[in-house]
Amino acid sequence: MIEVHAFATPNSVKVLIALEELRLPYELKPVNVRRGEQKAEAFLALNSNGKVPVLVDDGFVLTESAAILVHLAEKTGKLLPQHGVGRARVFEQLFFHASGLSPAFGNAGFFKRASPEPQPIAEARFTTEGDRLLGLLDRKLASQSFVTGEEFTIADIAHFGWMWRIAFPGLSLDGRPNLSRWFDTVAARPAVELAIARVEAIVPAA
Ligand SMILES: N[C@@H](CCC(=O)N[C@@H](CS)C(=O)NCC(=O)O)C(=O)O
Repeated sequence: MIEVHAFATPNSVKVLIALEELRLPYELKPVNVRRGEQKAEAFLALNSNGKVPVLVDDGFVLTESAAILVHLAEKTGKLLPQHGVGRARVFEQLFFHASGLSPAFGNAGFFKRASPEPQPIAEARFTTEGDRLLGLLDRKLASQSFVTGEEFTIADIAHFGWMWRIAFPGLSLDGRPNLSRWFDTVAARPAVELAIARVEAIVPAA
């Protein structure tokens, strides 16, 4: 049995989308990061890094959303080409996402919303970088349906997680027609709709 420890966050939703796309049954274990549950002792025993998501697959504990996506794709033989250029392109996008886009979006959001005091240079730096990366993806999607070509893969799932929460860093898809078209296409997939509904349902009413 698969367990996912997660909340309604950009990195968590990726894992639920992959599980729904792959039709793998799972139990969703809510970790309310707004209340700091990711720093509780029981959760730290699962992920000493104190962050969601965490996947537990038959006792095998795995952290890092990109690693989890690769694990699920390899387990099923889907959403990731088995070899060659197609597979390399997926890893290219996963690394670009994990080392570039995700930190830029996360830090832009932190300095805009959570910093104990205003840090205009840091906020501008990460916001400008996040927006530049949106432009990069928009240009790529001018000539192809998905981020690695004509097939929907785990790389699309990775990028979708943050695009779904694009308001947090104060960015937007306005003026990015290709990225907007891609976002609408991915958001309309039944598995994506199901995953979002499931993860939103664990957020307690304010
Ligand atoms: N590189 C990690 C990042 C995980 C991450 O930053 N998770 C956020 C939610 S999206 C979190 O748990 N934040 C709470 C915290 O850092 O205390 C991944 O891709 O899984």
